[in-house]
Amino acid sequence: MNVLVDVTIGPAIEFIRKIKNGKVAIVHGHDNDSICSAAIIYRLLKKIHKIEPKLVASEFNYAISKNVLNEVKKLKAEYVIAVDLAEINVDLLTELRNISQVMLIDHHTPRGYVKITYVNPRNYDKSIYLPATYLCYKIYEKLADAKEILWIAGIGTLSDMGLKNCKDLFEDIKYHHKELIGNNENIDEILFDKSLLGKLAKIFDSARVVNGIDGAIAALDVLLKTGNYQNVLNGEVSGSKKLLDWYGLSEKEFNRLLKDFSVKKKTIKKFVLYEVKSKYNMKSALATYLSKKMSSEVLVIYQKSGEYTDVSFRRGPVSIMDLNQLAINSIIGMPDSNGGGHIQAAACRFPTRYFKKFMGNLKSI
Ligand SMILES: [Mn+2]
Repeated sequence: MNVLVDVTIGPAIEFIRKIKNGKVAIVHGHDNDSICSAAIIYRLLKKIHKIEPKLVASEFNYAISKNVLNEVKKLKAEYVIAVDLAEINVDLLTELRNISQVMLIDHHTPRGYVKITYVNPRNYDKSIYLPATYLCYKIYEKLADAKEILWIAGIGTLSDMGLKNCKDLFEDIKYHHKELIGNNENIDEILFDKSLLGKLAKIFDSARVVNGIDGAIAALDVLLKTGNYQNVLNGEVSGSKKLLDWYGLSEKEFNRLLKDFSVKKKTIKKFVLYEVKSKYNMKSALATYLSKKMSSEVLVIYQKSGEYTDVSFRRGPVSIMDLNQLAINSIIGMPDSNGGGHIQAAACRFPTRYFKKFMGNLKSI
């Protein structure tokens, strides 16, 4: 494991070392793994090179969007570091590469990108699961004292369910901030619902849930402003009061949806389907929570927004279905759609007019 991590992050350390005083853009998505990765890299560059990178939010949570290229051009960034974003269109990447040196830190299925610094543990072991935040934490640790970012590393890694292979991080957190882990004997998913670290993860995620991309940007801003999670919990950092308000709203809505799920869920073969009807983007958090209550079923939690339907796939602990493959198969024959993710958690998006086709695809699996 350690060897694999070292081999993976080696080129990242070289990339960061050579930056020295260039202009840097950090490109990120919207979920906790992405914003925590961005915060860790930002803090590292500030600490060792005394530079303040610019932050660029990608329009999508899974891909580098066109707006990123425009922003990078505007900023005249010589270095671009993208975190937890799996996809980039070839033409876009070519253009980006022509103006900047590019590093991608990701942990989704590798895409074979060339002429960039591509940091992805799955280039070496295709089934290894190490969240982007964990990789950023290991990079930080090689170049500076990681004690000050442990809590951020914990939030991002826990939120992406990266507990199994990242035990050293959680042992460190337990050692330096016992109260974040509490009396939990085992380092596993129980932390999400039964620890202060889990509560922090939910607080930061609620920004995205309630306010989408703007919320994610606000949450990331809080991560950059304080070295101390206690200040966040007390609402003392600027922006953190707002976060706590969003957390309150999203907890209330979450509980309403749990009740609604128990009444309205539908079962088809191995699939348990549920449509989230909410003004907030709750499906991913809901799917993750509910998956622990399943056994061999696969949850299909979907939400319509505008002309598109977004779907989160999660599986019960006993299921062995490959959800990355399921997400890809579920959108076969649908233009303007995309899908993928990880074996144990995946997502897709398609124009709602194909909903019948989507159901047909699921039934044929
Ligand atoms: Mn991730």
